[in-house]
Parts: sequence; structure tokens; C-alpha cells
Amino acid sequence: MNIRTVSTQPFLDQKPGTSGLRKQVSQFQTHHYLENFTQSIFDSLENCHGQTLVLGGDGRFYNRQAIQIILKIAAANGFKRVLVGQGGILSTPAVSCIIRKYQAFGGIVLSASHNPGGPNGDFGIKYNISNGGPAPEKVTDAIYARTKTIDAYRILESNDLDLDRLGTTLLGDTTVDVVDSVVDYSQLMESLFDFDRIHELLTSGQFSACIDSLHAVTGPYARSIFEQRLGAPVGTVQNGIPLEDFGGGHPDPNLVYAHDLVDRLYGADAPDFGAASDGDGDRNMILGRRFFVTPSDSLAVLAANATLVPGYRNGLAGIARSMPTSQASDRVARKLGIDAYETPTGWKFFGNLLDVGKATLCGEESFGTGSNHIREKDGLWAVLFWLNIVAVRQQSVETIVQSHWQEYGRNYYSRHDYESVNGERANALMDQLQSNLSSLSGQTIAHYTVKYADNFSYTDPVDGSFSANQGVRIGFTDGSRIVFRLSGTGTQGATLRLYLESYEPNSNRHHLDPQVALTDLITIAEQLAQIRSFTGMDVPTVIT
Ligand code: G16
Repeated sequence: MNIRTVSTQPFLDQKPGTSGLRKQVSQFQTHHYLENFTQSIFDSLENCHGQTLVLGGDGRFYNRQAIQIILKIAAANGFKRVLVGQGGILSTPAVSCIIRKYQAFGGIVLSASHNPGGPNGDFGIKYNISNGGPAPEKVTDAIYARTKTIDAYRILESNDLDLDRLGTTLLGDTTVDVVDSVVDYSQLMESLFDFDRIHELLTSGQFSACIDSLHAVTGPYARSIFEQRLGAPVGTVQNGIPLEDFGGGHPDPNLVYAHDLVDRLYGADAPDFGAASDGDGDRNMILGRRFFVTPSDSLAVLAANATLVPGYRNGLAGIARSMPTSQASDRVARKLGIDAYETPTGWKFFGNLLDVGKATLCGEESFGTGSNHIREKDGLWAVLFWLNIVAVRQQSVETIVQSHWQEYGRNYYSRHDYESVNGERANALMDQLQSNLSSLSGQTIAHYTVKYADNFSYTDPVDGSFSANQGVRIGFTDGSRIVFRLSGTGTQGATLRLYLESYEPNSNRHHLDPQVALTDLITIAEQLAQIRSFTGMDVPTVIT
């Protein structure tokens, strides 16, 4: 066995963001760049000698090359076994599922999630710990610290492995198992949902669905689960073949980027149900016929209906949401008499709550929903959850959401993104907001009175870890909110996110377009933050 120690120099831009390290492909292709980061991960783990690692990615450009490199570094660092998805393909939820099922030490997911792919697109790498979830900040901080001092990495000299053939090979002293990408995940789904009922629904001839994989990782999972196992007609899954550049698209399941699906669901002869997922399969968007379910509402509806689903029949321990996510799920928690948690943005903050059984369902406004079945958000899980509810209630998506609003009131919600803003200007906007916060409390703006104005911080109730500067929030006495934060997942310039929420108890006023219902808050946000002048943009890039 020939292990080479290669001298290297640190790169100073390897700080993991909201979800791992994301950069343009060209940056990852820089000599030693991926190698440095991978070695830094392994150096910051307690002892990876003799351990099992799970490895896979969303199939984007550079996935296969990166896997070959990581396999050789893992072998040189003494891992006993690596489970790698066939063809290098594993969705983020599947990695989480496999880590837990096989009690692996951790896993590496190669993805830049919803960011575009291809040679000119983005690439990413993130490390997940033994609970199957994203590494918490103390681990990512340690990785980052190591990237700043690294001077060598170890790599096995060996030929590339055949990633397409299932089976076991030896790489130095490391056993590499190329595993089926879908089967473990699909078994887990079958253990949670009423597959017989969903099968009945999908084969009844009375109900049609369209699942859009956006040429990203969920294609093989969705075809296997919905078309082969659950009997949906072939063609129910569209854009189901993972492509290295996602067919030139932007694998982000929202109303702007999943336009093929949106056109179908809002067109003539629209199907009853539509769903899309993102690059690595952890996000979801749910649509009814000519009806969009906001991710915040989706979490609330799933929570309110959870006992209709076998895996959640015994009820929920608690519901957690990220701070900018609407408060709709808090109302459900209150009614159910269970705890509601508010965490910073980033799935990693749910890990402890799930591990100790404080929360069962979690969700984020950024099209992420999930539960304690794994430690990542899970796109196809959310689709199955919705189909299970529809199958039991025998009602349309729209009727289910509207009756939810009737019972709980409607939390009007929208997010405005300003992408590719000059980084300095974006920071200046946030600084200016921050410096005015203390004077805002008690002020009346238009007909809103400010109840609190602060920069959100969070103390983890399980391990006491503290996270500051998680977003500026301005809350009003009627429960409305405006939140500002800078995204931690972009790769070019800064992305300003503006989150808007108002509460409407009166069901006669539940039919408004959210942009209309939120007009006053949009005006106040502009007044407070001077978005136009700081960003130089008159309108947001994306509104969801
Ligand atoms: C990641 C995180 C999510 C977060 C989202 C948006 O999702 O896992 O928890 O909500 O980014 O983060 P930001 O607002 O900082 O861009 P994904 O699907 O990109 O891994």
C-alpha cells in the first residue's frame, strides 16, 4: 500500500457556511483545494481510524472525480470501510438514513444543494456526524480552523474505482462497498407511511400527480418509490434523470425555478398534486391544482394531521422551526399542547432537539421539512406525507390548507431575495439596521407598533451552545414580523433575504395574494432598511 504525504498550503476561504463549503466548481478544481478540505475534516474528527464513512453526492459536475479523491484520502487516513452510492449518487436524506442504519461514524455529502451545476456552476462538500445530521458549529469551526493551518494531506496511490458496479472492493486496507442508492431510503419510507393507501390513491384513476426531480438526485428515488412501488403511471416523475448540469436548470423547488411544474399545475388539465425537490433531495415544494403551499404552512399542516400517518400515529413530542419561518406551526403546537422551538437558520440546529426527543417535526421557510426519522430535511418524505394525508382525508390540497386556515387563521408569508449584491453594501445595510434597533421598540410605524427589535441569538436547550447574529427581526404587537438576514449558502456576492409575515384570523380575508396582504410591511421594510439604495435594485430577484 503506497500512501503519499503531499505538502500543501492553506486556502483562506474554506469557512463552511449554512450547510458546508460551497464554491464554484473552478475553485474546487484548484490544485489541492478539495484535498485540503477533506484532510481538514478528517484531522478535526476525534479518530477516524477503523471507522465507517458514508459517501455520495447529487451527481452534479465534478461529483465522480471528487469521490475518487475522497476515497483515496479516506483510505490513507485509516477508515476501515466506506459505503458509497452507486454511480456516486446519494441524496442528502439517503446519506443520513444510511449513516444511522449502519451506525457509521459519519458521512460526506457532495452537493451545492439548489445552486446550479455544470462546469460553470457550483460544487459543495459537507460533513455529517454519527447521528446522520449536519456537523454542528463546533465541528465546522474546528474544520475551518484546521484549513487555516494545514500543511500536508495523505492520499493513497491507486487506480480509480468502478463506482457503477455494486459490490465490495479493497482500496489499500479500506473496504469500499458500492451500495444501491435507493433501497435503504425507500425501506425507511415504507416503514413510516401507509403505502397501501397511497398506492390506492395513485392507481384509482381519480387522482393524478406530477413529481419534478429537476434533473437532480431524486430522479432514481422518485421513480422507484412512486412509479415502481406505489404504482403511479410512468411519466408521473418528470426530469427524472440526474444530469451533471441539471439540464441547464436551477434545481431549486420554488415557483420561479420549478417553472415546468408550475406551468403544468396552473395550466389546463392540471394534475391534482405537484411536487418538486432540489439538487440533493432535501428540499420540497408542494402544489395542489392551481394552488401553492408555502413551506411554513406545509409544516403546520403536516403537524396538525400527523396522527393520520402511521409513523406519527402516537403524536408529536414538539415542533421546531427556524426563526424566519412563519409562526403558523406554533399555533398548531399550542393547540396540541406540545412545545414549539425557534432555532437559527440551518438544519444543524434541529439535531439536538431531535436526538433528545424534544421535537418530532421540523421545518424551514426555505422549502425544508423533516422529522426524527433522519437528521436532515427530506424532500420525498414530505411528498409522501402529503400524499398520505390526501389519501386518508380524500380532499384536495387546497381544501386541506384552507380548512387549516379556517381553524388556525392564516399566516400570510413571503420571502424577498436580493441576489448577487455587493458584499460590502449588504453588510453596510445590515450594520445600519443593527445600529437603529435600540430606538425602534415602542415606535408606531404606519398602523404597526414595534414590540421588539433585535438580532436573534439562540442558546441550544440541550448542550447550551450559543449562536449570535442570526438575523435582525422586528416584531409588531399584532404578531406580524419583518426579518432581515444575509444568506449563508450563496457563492457570488451576498444574498439579502427579507422575510415578511402577518397574521389574519378572519377567514373572509384568507383569499388575498400574499404580496397584497403584506404591502404595508413591504413598505416598512424598505423604509427601515433602504434596500433600494443599498442594493441598487428596485425589485427582488426572487419572491417566494
Ligand atoms: C441550507 C440549510 C437550510 C437553510 C438553507 C438556506 O439548505 O440546510 O437549513 O434554511 O440552506 O440558508 P440560507 O438562507 O443561509 O441561504 P440547503 O438545502 O441549501 O442545504
